[in-house]
Amino acid sequence: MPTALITGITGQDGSYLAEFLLGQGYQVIGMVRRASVVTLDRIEHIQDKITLVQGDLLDQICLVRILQEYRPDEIYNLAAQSFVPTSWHQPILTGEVTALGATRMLEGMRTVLPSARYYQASSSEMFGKVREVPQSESTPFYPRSPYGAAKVYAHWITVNYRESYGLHATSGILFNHGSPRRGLEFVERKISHGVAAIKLGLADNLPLGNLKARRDMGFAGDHVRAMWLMLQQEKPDDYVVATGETHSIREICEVAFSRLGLDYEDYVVRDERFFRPAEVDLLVGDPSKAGRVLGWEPVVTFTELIHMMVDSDLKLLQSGVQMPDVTEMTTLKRR
Ligand code: NAP
Ligand code: G4F
Repeated sequence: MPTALITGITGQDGSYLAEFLLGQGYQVIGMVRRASVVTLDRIEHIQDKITLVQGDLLDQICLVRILQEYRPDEIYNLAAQSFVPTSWHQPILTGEVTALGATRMLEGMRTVLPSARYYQASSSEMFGKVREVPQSESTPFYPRSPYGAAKVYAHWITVNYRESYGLHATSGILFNHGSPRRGLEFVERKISHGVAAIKLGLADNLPLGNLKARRDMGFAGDHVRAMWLMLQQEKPDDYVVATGETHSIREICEVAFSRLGLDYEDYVVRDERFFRPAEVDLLVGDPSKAGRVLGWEPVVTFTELIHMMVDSDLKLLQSGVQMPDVTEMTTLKRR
């Protein structure tokens, strides 16, 4: 039975990838960082099928110990400080975790387990102020945030470990992907949850920033499949994973509100605090290499994704589950 180590298993993608790998017959080891309150919500339903081990990308020694003890065949490095606005508040932490965290894991793999296969969670945020449309594996990077810059570093260090040491180190350049398990601070989940709250009379409006930005938005369950396919290839490489379509934040609002018979223009209010010091205006990926080499293609469409998220949030709120209000925490400026 092959063994896979997932960092970031408590996150959105970690939970979907763990489910997928269990379905493929893997033993799944999940690295979880210590917190004063244990938050395993996204993996509660599979907890008895996986092994959780404490660890943190900030701590080189613990990574080495985990690799020595579990000797995974595949390492999926999904852990990161992944929220772009936070990266302006905490640029150093973002660099330590999102950028240097990858080096720590690669260095651990090089010294302990050079025969393992490594997946790096790279991001379309690396394209930032885009140099061409659509963006492919050969499009130059132009990051627009400390997060984007950290991901560029992690991407290039992965390529460097591949080329310098011959490691099977692959980078998946994934475009935005959501799901009902998406963090509440990311825009598509903020909208789906906001719409459901408005419909049930739990909120009056939804404060948002830039509605003009455009994203290539897929379903997390589809995108994690591509991660696994990448590590099944004989040779490591870089792959763009995207839907090939782009939609504005305004379109997400239109689709989400109309799902519940509402008009977004009656509820969405412009809030300067959600605008960014530097914006990524247009992301749209060219997934043709992933299609050609990996045989990957997305199944869930943009509209199906937004409907799935709105339906899930409506059900969640109707069942009485109250999610924490993260609005103030996720702004960049004071009111
Ligand atoms: P997420 O939901 O924010 O999950 C991030 C995970 O990283 C969580 O499990 C978190 O643990 C963990 N983590 C954070 N700091 C850590 C540290 N110091 N040590 C160990 N673990 C740490 O992110 P996601 O959406 O699943 O994304 C997965 C990866 O793909 C990330 O690297 C992200 O940057 C990248 N990515 C995401 C997208 C997207 O649209 N979702 C697109 C491209 C790339 P806690 O639960 O303890 O916070
Ligand atoms: O949902 P977002 O915060 O995601 P963003 O910045 O695109 O980053 C996500 O996708 C990346 C892949 O490209 C990942 F690497 C990263 O980890 C993360 O998963 O913002 C999307 C867009 C931005 O243009 C933002 O300005 O939505 C706009 N937006 C407008 N109002 C808002 C809001 N974003 C948030 N979070 N909150 C708002 O109120």
